[in-house]
Amino acid sequence: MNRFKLVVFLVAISMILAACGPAATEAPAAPAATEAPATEAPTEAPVADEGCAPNCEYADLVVGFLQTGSEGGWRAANTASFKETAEQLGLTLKFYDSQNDLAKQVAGFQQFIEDDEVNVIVMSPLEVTGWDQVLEDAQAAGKIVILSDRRIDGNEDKYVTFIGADFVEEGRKAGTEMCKLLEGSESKNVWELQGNVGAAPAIDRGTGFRETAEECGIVVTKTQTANWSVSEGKQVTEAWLKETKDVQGIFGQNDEMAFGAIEALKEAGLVPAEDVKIISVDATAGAFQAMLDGTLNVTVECNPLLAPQVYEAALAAMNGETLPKWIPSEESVFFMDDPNLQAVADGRKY
Ligand code: GYE
Repeated sequence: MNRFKLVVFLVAISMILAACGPAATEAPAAPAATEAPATEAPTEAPVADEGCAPNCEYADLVVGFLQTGSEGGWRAANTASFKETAEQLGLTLKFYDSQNDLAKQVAGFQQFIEDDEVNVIVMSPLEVTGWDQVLEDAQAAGKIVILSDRRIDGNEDKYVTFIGADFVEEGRKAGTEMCKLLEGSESKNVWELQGNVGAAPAIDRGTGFRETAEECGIVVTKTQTANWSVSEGKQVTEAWLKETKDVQGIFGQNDEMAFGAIEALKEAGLVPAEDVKIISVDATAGAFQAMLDGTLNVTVECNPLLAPQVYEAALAAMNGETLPKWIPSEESVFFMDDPNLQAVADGRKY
C-alpha cells in the first residue's frame, strides 16, 4: 500500500472509531432558548450512521428528545425514564427542555432537524396544533419522528408512531368513578380543573369525563385551566369557593391540580374526599400519599415510563420496520378505600 493510501486508510479508521461514540449525552441548550445549560458537559456524539439498516443497534441511535418542561411529578418520572433508559441501552440522547413554551419547542424541533447527528426526533408535544411546517421539514431532511406521551392533530404521514395513553379512556374512567362516588347524592355538581389549553390530555380527558359522568346526571358546573400546577389548582378553586360551596365533586385532570383543590377546600372549612369527592389522573407518589392521608378518593393511572417503548420503536424504524400508528400504554385505577393501598404505594416506581 503506497504512502497516500496508508494516510487515507488511517484517517478512515479514526473516523469510524470516533463514530462508534459514547453512551447517552445531553444536547447543548438551543441558542434560542434561555434554558439552564445541560447538566453533563456534552461530549462528541457519534455522527448518525445512516448506512446501518437493517442491522442498526442502539449505539447507532442519536435521539433528539423535545420534552414539554418540568411541570410536576409525572413529568419528572417521564424525563428520568428517557435519561436512565438511554444510559442503559447505550444510545445518545440530546435532551431539550421546552420550558412549557410552544415557540421554544418548535425552535428546538428545528434545531434537531438541522443537527446532522440526530437520526430520530422524539417529541412530547405541548399542544395538538402548530407542527405542520416542522414536520414537513423533518420529512424533507429524512428524520424519523416519533410522538411520545401526547398526540397531535393530523399529520399521520409525518411521524412513524405515537406511544402514549388513551386520554379519552382515562377521562371515561374518572367519570365512571365519580358517578359511583356521587351515587344517591341529591346534587351532582362537579368542578373540573383542566391542563394547559390545547394539550391533548386536557382536551381528551375532558371529553371522556363528560361521556360517562353525564350518564349518571353529573353536571360540570365549572371548568377552567390550572395549567397542571398545584398553585393554580388552589387559586382557581379558591375563586370558585368564593362564588359558591354547592359542589359535590372535583375532577383534577392531573394530581397536582387536585392537590391545590384539596388545600383550598381545607382552608374553606370543607373536608376533602368527604364533603367534596376528589378524583385525579396520573397516580404519582403524591396521589398515593393523598389517598393514604384520606384527602383524595381516586387516581387514574397515566404511565410516564415510556422510554423503553419509544427507543424500541425508534430502533425498529431505523431498521425500516413498519409500526402501528398508535401504541397505547396499559393503565389502572387506584382507590383510597383499597385495604392494600400502602403495599401498592410501596411497590410503585414513581
Ligand atoms: O397528566 C400531567 C403532565 O402529558 C400525560 O402532562 C401528560 C400530562 C400529565 O403535566 O401531569
